[in-house]
Amino acid sequence: MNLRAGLETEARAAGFVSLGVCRPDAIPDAPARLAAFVDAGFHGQMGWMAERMSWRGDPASLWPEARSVIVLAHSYAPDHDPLGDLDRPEHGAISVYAQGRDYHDVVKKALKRVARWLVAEACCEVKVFVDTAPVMEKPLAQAAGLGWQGKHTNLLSRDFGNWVFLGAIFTTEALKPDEPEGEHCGSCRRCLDVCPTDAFPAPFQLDARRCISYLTIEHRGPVGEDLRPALGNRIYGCDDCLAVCPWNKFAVAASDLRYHGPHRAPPLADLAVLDDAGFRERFSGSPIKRVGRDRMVRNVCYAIGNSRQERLKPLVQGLCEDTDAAVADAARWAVGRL
Ligand code: B12
Ligand code: SF4
Ligand code: SF4
Repeated sequence: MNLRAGLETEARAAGFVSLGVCRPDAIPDAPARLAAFVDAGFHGQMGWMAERMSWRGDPASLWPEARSVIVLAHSYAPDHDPLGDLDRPEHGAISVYAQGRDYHDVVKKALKRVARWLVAEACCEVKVFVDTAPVMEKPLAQAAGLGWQGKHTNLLSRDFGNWVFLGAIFTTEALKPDEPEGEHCGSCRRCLDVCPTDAFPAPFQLDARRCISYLTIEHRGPVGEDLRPALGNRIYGCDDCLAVCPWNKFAVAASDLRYHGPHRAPPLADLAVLDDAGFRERFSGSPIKRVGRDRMVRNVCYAIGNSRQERLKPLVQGLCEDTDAAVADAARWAVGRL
């Protein structure tokens, strides 16, 4: 069987909605754009973005023996309107991507299945990456023809919208590359206009320090007071710029039901009282577990402060002397707001 056709069959069987191939040197603009992002300080406390930049910007130097990069997309499209949860002040809005199983586990397993098939067919070497390696998955996906990086900086396509995770298989096998995809945002700017914190300094560029996804997941310590009201009830990630994209009309709800999980919009009152053990138990197997109890409870305090729900006040009053300084600060801020 033709290797490419076989790869596509195996990728579909593993749950991927799209696959494309590019050469490791297919993203020549990436090093300069990555450097501009880091030089502007847009990465905030994500110090790891400023490390190993030569690998991140140039996949050919990450593994010099690699001759092709196979990029794959796994759909997590929601079966509901994610923005609906923003009108439930006593509940915390959790980003669609984190409502079910941890995608790192799900996508990595699926990538390994495709990679094993390729090794058996082509006697080549492979390495699989999802999210955490110094690999710029979005520009690679665009170079491999999967879609384009929209003005919100995420990868989207005319076939499946923007609700996809990306993963990559680097291989020593020389596969025929696909044509890169062009940009189809046109004059649309819905994602830029909806952003609650004005996190886009320009179309196609994100200042992560203002992005609610960064603030709720990556940022350690207190969030700037000017940004706290804009968090609303978002306690883990943010979907606003993704949810308004008109190309999502072509997205069908993810068939992998592990993504439609139990963590959609939990009551704030349940989360405010979690201790470390309770947090770990509740979020075992979810990507949320990596933020830890303190950051989650800090976010919950901000959400309670924004809720206008006087009856939640005793919960934050009880956290004003928390052993974690950011939680105590957030709780005092929330008491003041209420
Ligand atoms: C760091 C990171 C973050 C940071 C910074 C995000 C960012 N946009 O850089 C934070 C914590 C904010 C974040 C948030 C989210 N993330 Co994130 N994140 C990453 C990570 C680890 C690296 C991204 C990166 O390299 N950023 C650095 C900048 C320089 O690169 P860039 O975004 O590609 O920027 C490009 C543009 O600025 C462009 N550019 C600059 N100027 C110009 C000018 C023009 C004219 C053009 C055309 C382009 C252009 O060039 C740059 C390089 O290509 C990737 C995984 C990976 N290893 O790639 C996941 C990843 C991007 N995240 C992902 C997801 C799902 C999210 C969230 C949706 C989660 C959520 N719901 O809360 C949000 C989306 C927020 C947003 N609007 O981007 C997915 C995106 C999948 C997709 N379809 O694109 C990824 C790929 C993880 C995965 N494996 O699936 N994330
Ligand atoms: S994820 Fe939310 S805060 Fe971040 S850029 Fe998109 S709309 Fe703005
Ligand atoms: S909302 Fe509009 S501008 Fe933003 S990514 Fe989608 S098509 Fe592009």
